[in-house]
Order: sequence, then C-alpha cells, then structure tokens
Amino acid sequence: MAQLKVKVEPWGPDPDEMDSVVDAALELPEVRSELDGAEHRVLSVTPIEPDPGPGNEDVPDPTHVRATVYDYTSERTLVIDAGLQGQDGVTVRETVKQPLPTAEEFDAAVEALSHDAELGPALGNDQLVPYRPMPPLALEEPEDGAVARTISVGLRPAVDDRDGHEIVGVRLADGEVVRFDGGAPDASLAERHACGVANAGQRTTDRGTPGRAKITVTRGSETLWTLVAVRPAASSGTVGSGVELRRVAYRGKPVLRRAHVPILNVRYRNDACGPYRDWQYEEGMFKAAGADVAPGFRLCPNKAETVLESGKDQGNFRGVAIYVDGEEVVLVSELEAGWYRYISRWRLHADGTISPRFGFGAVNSSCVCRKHFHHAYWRLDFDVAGREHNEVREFNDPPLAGGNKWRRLRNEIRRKRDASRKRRWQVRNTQTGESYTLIPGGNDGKADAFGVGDMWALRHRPGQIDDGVGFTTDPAEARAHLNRFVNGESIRDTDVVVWYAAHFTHDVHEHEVGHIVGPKLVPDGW
Ligand SMILES: [Cu+2]
Repeated sequence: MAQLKVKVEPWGPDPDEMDSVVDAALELPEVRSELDGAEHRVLSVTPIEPDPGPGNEDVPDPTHVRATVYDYTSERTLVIDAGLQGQDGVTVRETVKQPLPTAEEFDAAVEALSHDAELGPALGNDQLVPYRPMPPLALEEPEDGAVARTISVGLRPAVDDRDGHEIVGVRLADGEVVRFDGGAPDASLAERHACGVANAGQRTTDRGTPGRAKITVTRGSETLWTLVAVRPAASSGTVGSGVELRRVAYRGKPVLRRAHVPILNVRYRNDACGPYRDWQYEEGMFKAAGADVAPGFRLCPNKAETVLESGKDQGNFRGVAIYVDGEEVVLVSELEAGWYRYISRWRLHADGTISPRFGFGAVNSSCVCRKHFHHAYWRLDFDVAGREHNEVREFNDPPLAGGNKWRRLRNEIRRKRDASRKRRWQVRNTQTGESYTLIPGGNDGKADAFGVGDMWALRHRPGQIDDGVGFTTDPAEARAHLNRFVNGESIRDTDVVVWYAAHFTHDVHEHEVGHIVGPKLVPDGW
C-alpha cells in the first residue's frame, strides 16, 4: 500500500496582528494610567474565542486577545482584553491571582540570586546550578496578607550527591531571597539524593506563543484525516491542554470537535511533595529533525524522540513534531512543569483508530524518588458524524445484573473502568449509526480518592473546557473537579463530551511497565 502523505499548513489568527493589538492596548490611556510608573511585565498573550454556539464555526476566529500583565510595584495582576479586527474596546481588570512564572521571570530570579552574598558566589563559580523546581512560585498568603511575587529557583550541586541542594524563593519586586526551613518550600523537597535524567535546563516556550496548523492526511487520491492542531503553548484551558486537536474528521465525516488534556495532576505517597495541579502549555525541547511547516510545527521524515525514547532531556525543537509511523500519523510534543517532563501524543491510524497518549518522565529531583501518582484527564468532545444526535453506550461482558451487554447511558454520569467486564464505551450517531468505541488502555490504572474517576459522560455545555483550577498545591483544589459537571442532564440524542482519565503510579525503584498511558478510539459503521 502507498505511504501515508501528510500536508501541514499554517492556520488561524495572524500572530503579528495579535501582537500589534496588544501593543496598541498597552498604549491606551486607560491602561497607561493603571501602569503609570509601575515596574511590569507582559506575562502572556492569548487569543480569546467566542463561546461556541449553534451556527458558530467549529474553530471560531478569536474575537479578543488577552494580555496578562504583572505589576511588581503594586503586586497585582492586570488582565487586559483587547478586541481584534475592530471588535469593541479594551477592558482591564485586576486580580490577586498569581499567574505561573515565565522564562523571563525565572531568568530575572536567577540574576537576582547571583547578587546574593551567600548563594551568589556558588552560582558564579558553577558549584550550584539553577533549575526550575516545583512549586514554581510561592502561593501561600503571608501573615500580613501582602502578596509578594516570589519565584522558586532550585539550586543543585554541580557534582552529584554533594551537600547544598536547596530550593529558594526570589521576590521579583526587590530581589530579596527567601530561604526555607529544611531547604525547600512546604510542598517540595531538596535532598542530597535526586532521581530522574540529567536536567538540560534548556529554554521553554512561553504561554500564548502562536501556532496552529491544518493537517491533511492522504493516501493516493483518498483523504483519510483532516484536522486543525494547536501547539501546547497556544492550547485552550485554564493552564493549557497539551497538543490540542480541533475539528477532527475521518474520511470526510466529523469525529471530534476538540480533543485535549485540560487537567493533569500528581499526588505523592504520604504527601512527601505536592500535590501539584500541573500545567500543559510549557513546551520543552526534544529531538525532531525535519521541515518547519507552520509556527511551532515540524514535519519529520523520521520518528521524533522525546525524553522517554532518547533518555535525554536535551533536544533541538519545541512545539509539535509530526511524522508517519507505519500506518499511523503521529503528533507529539514534550511539556515541562518544573522537573516533570510530560509527553502529549496523538496517533491517527489509516483505519480510523485514534490513540490518545500521555507519557510521564522527570529530570533530576528529590521529589520524584518518592512514589507518586500521576493523573491525566482527556476531554473528548465528540461529534460522531455530526454535532447533534450522539449518544453514549456502555459495554459489559458479563453484563450488569438483568441487562444486556450494551446499554445506553441516559443521563450525565461518572463511570469506572472494569476490565473483568471488558468494559468500554461508545459514542454513536443515533440517526446514521456510525460510532467510535473507547477501549481503555491496559496501563491506564485505577482511580484512587485523589484520582476521582475514570470516565465521565456529559452533555456538551459551553464554558466546560475544564474545572477552572490553575496551579495549586492544595489537596482539595488540586484534584479534578469533574463531578460538578454531572448534574443529571440527558445525554440522549444530543451533543456529548466524554472525559477519560488515566492514572500512572511512578515508582523509580521498581521495574517500570510503560510510562505511556491512553485508550484507543475505534470507528465502526464508517
Ligand atoms: Cu513521575
């Protein structure tokens, strides 16, 4: 059979236009008066799409850009929304929420540390090497209530197993260095012993860096797949969502309106570290050779290698690498969150099967020596052969008491995996009969109390991209709050969304089975 052919074209809003809108917004009197004389930084610029409604495009053009600006003088965050293409006005609002630090802020913190009387000389003569730790910034409110933006910097001895490993905080407003009892903040550890691959310390991609591409997969004259892919840095969700797929169609019929991983967290046994609600927008370097076909997209003649394949943190590319692997087209990116290295991957098979994949790695850290539990939550916004007239069915063999092997799920519901019943779920078009069946992966683990659940079947509602939780170390906040979307609404013959969770136990002292999790989505009646 002929080889699969992949075409990748830039798609979506013009990055230059977005930049110029933000530049203009920062010059407006109402914004200037807020920032008058204040030391500040633009932390991120992200496009804002209108809520999808009936009649809207599947991937609507953004109407606004949102600039998140930190004001170090007044210790506050300003969120500035500016209209694109003559859409009205600029709004400025203030929040005390601390956005995640940018690469530039981390560099500023390291620079401030180099002037510290005690730590500066050790950094200067390379006895201590700075790295991005967890948590990435201080979130606890000080006793006097006065927030001071404090960026975490890990300092590890250049020679392994030497003393001196420490995680410190740096207050960006005045360069003050905050040291912690025990050498690390509460939710973290800096011990002599560290696990994980060597940290290459390469730069990462800041949030909002543009990059969308239209992808077409053909064989001969036949079009197999069409979709829009969004690089992690530009992905949607409170804290991004990895490689995000939009408007996925197989052989000309819609499958998924959107598919991504908006929720990701990790809990440690005995809370040795964390828990951490992670983020999924920060792209790290991995190995990918090929042609740069769209901003953040590289089309590769050979397989790209993430840290899980190469065993090295070092790389030459940040963004989404695309390559053909036999009968599959693979989209892959590597994400960083502190010392974690996460792999966001999609495999699209010529036969219509989609394999969403998520992988777990880490660079040198004391925390990751301790047993911990990663949880990844895919949001699969199905449009099987159309947006409406979808239903969700569950398969059990042996069947549940008094029922058939297949049964329809009538209302919004959370379900558990059950391998003893070969349990799987299917989204089916009630009018035309096409379906996609979600088959759980063998390594997808078990939900504990922190993991919350394995699968949720929901009615599509605007605004339910995720649970709205940003980075946190609060155990109650950090877990996935998906149950709040289960409120009895009918999921029969309508527009449905499936969330699917995988849970990975990471114990570096045990022989490990796979670091990669994920289900299979298999078409029928296509
Ligand atoms: Cu891990």
